[in-house]
Amino acid sequence: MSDLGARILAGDQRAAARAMRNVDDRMPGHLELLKEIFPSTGRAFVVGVTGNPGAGKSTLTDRLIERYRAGGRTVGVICVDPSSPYTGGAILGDRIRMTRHATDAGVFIRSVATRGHLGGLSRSARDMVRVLDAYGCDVVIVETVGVGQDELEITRTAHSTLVVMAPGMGDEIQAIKAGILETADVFAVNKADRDGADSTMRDLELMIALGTETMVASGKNRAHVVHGGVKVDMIPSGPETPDQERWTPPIAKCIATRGEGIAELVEALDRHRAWLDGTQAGRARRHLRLAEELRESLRETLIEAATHALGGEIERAVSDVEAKTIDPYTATEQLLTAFRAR
Ligand SMILES: Nc1nc2c(ncn2[C@@H]2O[C@H](COP(=O)(O)OP(=O)(O)O)[C@@H](O)[C@H]2O)c(=O)[nH]1
Ligand SMILES: [Mg+2]
Repeated sequence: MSDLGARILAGDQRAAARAMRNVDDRMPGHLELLKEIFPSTGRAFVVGVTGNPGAGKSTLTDRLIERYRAGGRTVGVICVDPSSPYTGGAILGDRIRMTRHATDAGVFIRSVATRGHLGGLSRSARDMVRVLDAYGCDVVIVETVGVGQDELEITRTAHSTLVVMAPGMGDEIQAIKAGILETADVFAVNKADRDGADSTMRDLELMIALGTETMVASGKNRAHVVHGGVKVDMIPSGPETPDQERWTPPIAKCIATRGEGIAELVEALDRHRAWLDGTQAGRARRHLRLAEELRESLRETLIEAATHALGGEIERAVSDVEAKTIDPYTATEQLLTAFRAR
């Protein structure tokens, strides 16, 4: 065990902070560190928080921290912003919203730096979560800035995904379009002090009910998404999942600015966690998520290895395809053959 690894496991905050930077920057040796700490991970409950900018994710996260702390749980927070550097201010704002916890040793807030590594944000987030897990956080919250594909992918690294909506933002419609309904484990209708919160609640309830019915009626055992080119199961439940095992996302009505509805939200998240641990369907989903990670990791490693081994051959193949002396399909096959021969 390295010195850094040992210090993280001993709960040294500065060591954890350094490790998170190393992991985010993919510094030499970061994989060795992740290998070392992996056996000590798996204890933390990881919550992904997503929803449109302005819905109140950071304010809610701040309240969640407060609630978890009151219950004696330590909390790590990772703020992820895939669209930076332009929206760097968003993260700054988020962190300012949570600064009142900065002096609490049981709270650890970090941002994922956005140095533009392609498709690597979810991996960075996942690996940083593991550092916080090994360090000893009971709960790790991963907050994204929006609800695009990148964000949905990031929340898939969490155990439970909380989707935050606010009245009057057209969130309900967007939820259908973006496939958020399938991703959400728990909903929060925030800003319940505003007009329209009740109708947002009703719309959402209806959509959840319809969504469940449609899946059952169509006899679909699983919903699928194409994830990194691989078709992946979204919800490991369906007609043959016993009723008591099927998870229906609860909706918590909140006023984050006043701290209202937070107890119910924490309770809903805890119930989802119990579902993941205590049911066949829940365990199947955890298995699925690990399978996804491994596939993604394999894909990334293979591409890196191939790029490294083939070097300029790839660029030459591009020129050949451009000149139409070869088609892209044959070119791919030839590159693969050349790679295998190395
Ligand atoms: N009226 C009202 N405003 C809220 C509530 N929760 C958050 N806000 C405000 O909404 C704005 C955006 O909140 P923020 O947490 O930064 O949203 P995020 O972009 O989703 O992280 C801030 O000005 C908050 O003070 C709420 O429950 N009611
Ligand atoms: Mg925010």
